[in-house]
Amino acid sequence: MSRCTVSDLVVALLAALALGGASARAGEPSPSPSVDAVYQRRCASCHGADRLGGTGPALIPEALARLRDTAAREVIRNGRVATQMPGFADRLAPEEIDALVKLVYTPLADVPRWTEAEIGASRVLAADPPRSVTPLHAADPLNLFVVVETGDHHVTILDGDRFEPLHRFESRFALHGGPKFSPDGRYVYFASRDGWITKFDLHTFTVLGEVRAGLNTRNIAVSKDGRHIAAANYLPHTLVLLSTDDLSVERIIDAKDRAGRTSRVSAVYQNPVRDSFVVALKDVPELWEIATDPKAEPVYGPFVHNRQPGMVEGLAESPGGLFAHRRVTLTEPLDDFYFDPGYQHLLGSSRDGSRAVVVNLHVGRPIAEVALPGMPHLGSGISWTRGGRRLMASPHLQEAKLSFIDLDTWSVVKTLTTGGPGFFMRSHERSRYAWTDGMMGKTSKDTLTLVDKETLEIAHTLTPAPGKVAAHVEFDRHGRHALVSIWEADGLLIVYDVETLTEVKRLPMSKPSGKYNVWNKITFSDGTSH
Ligand code: DHE
Repeated sequence: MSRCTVSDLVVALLAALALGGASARAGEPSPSPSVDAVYQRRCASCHGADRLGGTGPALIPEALARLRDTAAREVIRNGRVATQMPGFADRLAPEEIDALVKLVYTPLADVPRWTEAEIGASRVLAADPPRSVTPLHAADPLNLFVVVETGDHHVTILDGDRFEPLHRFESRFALHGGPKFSPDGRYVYFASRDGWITKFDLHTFTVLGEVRAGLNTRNIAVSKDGRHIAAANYLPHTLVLLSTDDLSVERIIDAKDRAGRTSRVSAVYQNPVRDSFVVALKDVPELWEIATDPKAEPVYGPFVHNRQPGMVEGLAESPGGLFAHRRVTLTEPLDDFYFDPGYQHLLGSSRDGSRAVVVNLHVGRPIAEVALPGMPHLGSGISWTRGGRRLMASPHLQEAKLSFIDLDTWSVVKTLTTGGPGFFMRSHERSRYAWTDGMMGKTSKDTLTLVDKETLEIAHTLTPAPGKVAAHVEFDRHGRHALVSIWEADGLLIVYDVETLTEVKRLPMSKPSGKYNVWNKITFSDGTSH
C-alpha cells in the first residue's frame, strides 16, 4: 500500500474544503488527438507548445493543483479578469473546452530537463529601473505588509501604520509560500508554482527581474547575507541557486541521495544561525544543509560537519566554502519543518502524520521523537517563553487540537481541544494571545481561536465574517494590530486592534492567501513563519 505524506493528506483535505482538487489521473494519455490540435491553435502561443508555459502559466497538473476543473473551464470560457487570458466561449464548442480542461490536468508523458541554458534564457531584467536609495513613499519601510492575493494573482503593498494600499501589481500565476526578503527589507522575492522567481523593489515599487528556476517549484529561501536565492523544485528534481543581484544561475544541484536515487525537493529554508540553507527531500531519507557562508569548513566523513583530528581526506564529501553540501541521513523522508529559535534543531513530520522527528543539525542526526497524532502542521508552529521555558505550539490539520511542546525536553506539555482543525498559527512578542484558524473544519472554518500564552486556555473565539473562511493572521511590527484574511474571491483583509479585539478596518482583497510584515520577517519574530 502506498503511504501518504503530510502534504498529500493536506491536499486531500483542502480539496475537500473546495480549495482545490483537479480531475487528473497520473499517466492518462491525452484525451484525443484533436484536442492537441485545438490546444496548438488556441493556447500554445501563450502557454507553450509543450504546455510548460510562456507568457501564460504552465498548463500541467503540477502547476494547476489548486485550481478546480470547474474553475479552469470557467477561465477558458470567459477569460480571467485583470490578465491577458481571453475567453473562448465564442470560438470553442463546449466539448472542445471540456477536452482542453481534461488535457491540462493530464500529466506530460515526458518532462524535459530545465537546464542552466533554459533558466538563463528565461531571465528578464528591468531595463532602466529607478535607483533611489530612499523609499519613494512616505510609509515606514519596515512596517509594510506584502499581501499575496491568489484570487486574481496580484500583490498589494500595504502601509502597516495606516492600512492604506500603496501599490498593487499583477504577479505570476499561483504564487505559493511566503515571499522572502533581503536582510535590510528593501527587496522581496516571490516564487510561483510554475517556477517563476520575481525580484521586487519595495523602495520604488518596481519589478526588477524575473527568472524561471524550475517547471514546478515549491518555495524559495534567501541566504543570511541576502546574496543568494535557493529554489526548491519538484520538476525537475533540482535545487537551483541564484544570485539575488541579477538572478543569474550560480549552481544547480541535482537532488539525488548518496545511492544516486533521485528525489523531488520538498522545500528549502534559511538557517540564519548556522548560515546555511536546509533542504527537505520528498522521496529519499535525507535532508541537506548547504553552506551560505563563503568560509564554510569542508564537509568530512559521512555526517561530520567540521573536520575532526585524525579524519581521512578520502572521506571528504564536499569541499568547503560557499554551497558546501552536507547530508543528514534519516530513517524516512521528513516534511513540513519547524526550526527551534536557536536553529540547531528542526522538527519534521513523519510520513504517517503521527509523530514529529527532532533532528539535531549540529550532530547531523535524529535525536528524539514526539508523538503527535492528528497530523501536526509543524511549518505553522510558533514559540514563546513561558515560565522561563521555551514552548512551541502547533495546530493539527486533522484534529481539533493544538499541541504545546517544551523545546528543552521535546515533550508535549499540553493538548488543547479547539473548535476545529486549523492550518496557520501566529503571535507577536507583544501579544498575550496566539491566534489560530479553524479553516480545516467544516463548522470551524470561519472562526479564529485566541489562546492565552500563559494559561494555555482559549481566551476568545472570533468569527470575522460568518460563513467565510478566515485564515492566516499576521501582526504589524509593533504588535498592535493583527491582520486576518477572508479567503474568498471577493475577500477581505480585516485589521483588528489586538487589545480591544475590535475591527479597525476592512479592505477588499481577492483571496488574500497570505500577508507578510517586513519587520517581523527580517527580524525572525518568534510569532511568525520564517
Ligand atoms: Fe502551502 C507555505 C507546502 C498547499 C498556502 N506551503 C508553505 C510552505 C510549504 C508549503 C513547504 C513553506 C514555504 C515557505 O514559506 O518558504 N502547501 C505545501 C504543501 O505541501 C501543500 C499541502 C500541497 C501543495 O499543493 O503544495 C500546500 N499551501 C497549500 C494550499 O493549498 C494553500 C492553503 C493555498 C495556496 O495558495 O496554495 C497554501 N502555503 C500557503 C501559504 C504559505 C504556505 C499562504 C505561507 C505561509 C506563511 O505565512 O509563511
